[in-house]
Amino acid sequence: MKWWKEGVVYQIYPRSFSDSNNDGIGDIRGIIAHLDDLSDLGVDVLWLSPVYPSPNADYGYDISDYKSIHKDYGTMDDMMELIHESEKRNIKIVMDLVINHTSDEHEWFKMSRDPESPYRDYYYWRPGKESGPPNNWTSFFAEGCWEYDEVSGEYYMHLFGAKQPDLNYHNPKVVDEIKGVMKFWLEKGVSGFRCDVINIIYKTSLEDGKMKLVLTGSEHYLAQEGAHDILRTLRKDVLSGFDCFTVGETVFVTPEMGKDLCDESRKELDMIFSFEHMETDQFIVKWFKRKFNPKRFADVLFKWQESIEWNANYLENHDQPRSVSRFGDDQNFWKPSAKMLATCLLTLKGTPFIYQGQEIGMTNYGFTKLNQIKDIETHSVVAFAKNLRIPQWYLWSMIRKNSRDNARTPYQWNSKDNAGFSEHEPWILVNPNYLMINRENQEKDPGSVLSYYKMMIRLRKENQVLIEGEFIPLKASKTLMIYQRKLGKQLWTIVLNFSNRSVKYQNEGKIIISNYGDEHIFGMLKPFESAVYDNSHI
Ligand code: ISL
Ligand code: CA
Repeated sequence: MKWWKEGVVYQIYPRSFSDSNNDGIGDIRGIIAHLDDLSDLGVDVLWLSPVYPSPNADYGYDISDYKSIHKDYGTMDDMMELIHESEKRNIKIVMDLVINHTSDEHEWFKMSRDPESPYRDYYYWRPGKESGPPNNWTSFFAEGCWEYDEVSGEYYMHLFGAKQPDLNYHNPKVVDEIKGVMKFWLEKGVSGFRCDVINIIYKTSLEDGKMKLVLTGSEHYLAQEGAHDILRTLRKDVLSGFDCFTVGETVFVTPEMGKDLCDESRKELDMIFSFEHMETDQFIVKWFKRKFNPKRFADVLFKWQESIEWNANYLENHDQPRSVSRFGDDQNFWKPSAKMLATCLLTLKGTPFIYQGQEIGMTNYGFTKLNQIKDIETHSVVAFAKNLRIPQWYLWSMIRKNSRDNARTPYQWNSKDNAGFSEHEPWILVNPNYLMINRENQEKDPGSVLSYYKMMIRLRKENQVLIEGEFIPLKASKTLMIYQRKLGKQLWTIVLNFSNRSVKYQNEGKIIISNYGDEHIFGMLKPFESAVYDNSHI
């Protein structure tokens, strides 16, 4: 079994993890200072959201230099120390690879502004049409995706913000540059990459798209053969020479597209993050939420478990609201629902990805004012909503539930000022519930969410059935999600109660773990109870 299949990955959003020099911004030395905590949790791999130089239009997802470290986060020496200190604890480091676009402050882009420059063709520069931009495509951030440049009299394309110009993968020099970037980090000792929006890097044509409610134009760049070719090239020419893995962030994928990206035989990616389970509580776009329906959620997870050989499983990341606020009940059943979600994540087949703070049950923030929000996506949507005359109360209910900043508030270490994240005012607001929800409290409490995460991670490590075992879906209903894992004669049943009510449930097997511990009652599941039973017939 490969190490990245047996391991548990922990995602760090460095800006909000821990601030070592008290300037209000999390940094690499802050991560080093907490490596023992991470090793104690039991995680094997740390994926760092971008730590490269960036003007922070999209907080690091707009890179201006792929081969160095943002001064906010430290130096290359700090990075090397992080790699070595992690290694001592058997922890590997994985970097975020954001190669669909660069920052407009990247040297390549700056040079490309000159039509005569050899860098012109690194990006998509095109003259406009009579009436405006070169085509009718729309961007991920709810605006157009062409920006006019006075200097050169042409437009450039950006599928995200205007400060994030898309690279042109028709140009072999771009592919060579990216190979160089990957080699650079692998040679420094990193163990792989999380590849940002990797299934949209290749634009087959720039013709007008079919008009759609979202992402007009996507048929020209979603999962194109060109992207598959590039992934195979990167694998063959770079990745295959190192002991590493890749996980692709792949937007709008179906299981069929997913297979083409990560099936072993394809030699492209090792795993992908799919989005479908995260879309079960929305209509068309995430801003229009519908009531969370556990059956819909479980059906989607079952479908992916059955169609993809090895999934990258996640319930949270830096783009998503907090899972306990979304799929659980952060008011009345905060603790059991946070633990139940841990059971789910750590017993599905595939590599589990825990997002910082998830292991202590951090919740959404409850934003009320625009000046509390840092994220470009929320600001773009607010601007867009103005044109649509969406009423303020509705807009704010959308923002509170969906803003990506829900996941980006500082990590809650203890009950000291600023949750122990920094002695300086943090770059983004701390969730006031840190007095109740913080790591230090939970460290001492065997019944805490944190202690439960540690137990579940250990259970997974000690029982191969949770890693290699076949996945067998049993039931998806409004209240219950039930599935089994089977390896040889071993058969485990996992039961998750997604409701705030007690439910009758009989299982003949021996109980292995319940998130209610000693309070578990035979024949019954309490609100948000999860239980793992041993049904092996040996
Ligand atoms: O964040 C989203 C939904 O809330 C997505 O639409 C998101 O933009 C998409 O999943 C791509 O995300 C990745 O690339 C973006 C960056 O802003 C995100 O943080 C990153 O995870 C552009 O690099
Ligand atoms: Ca700092």
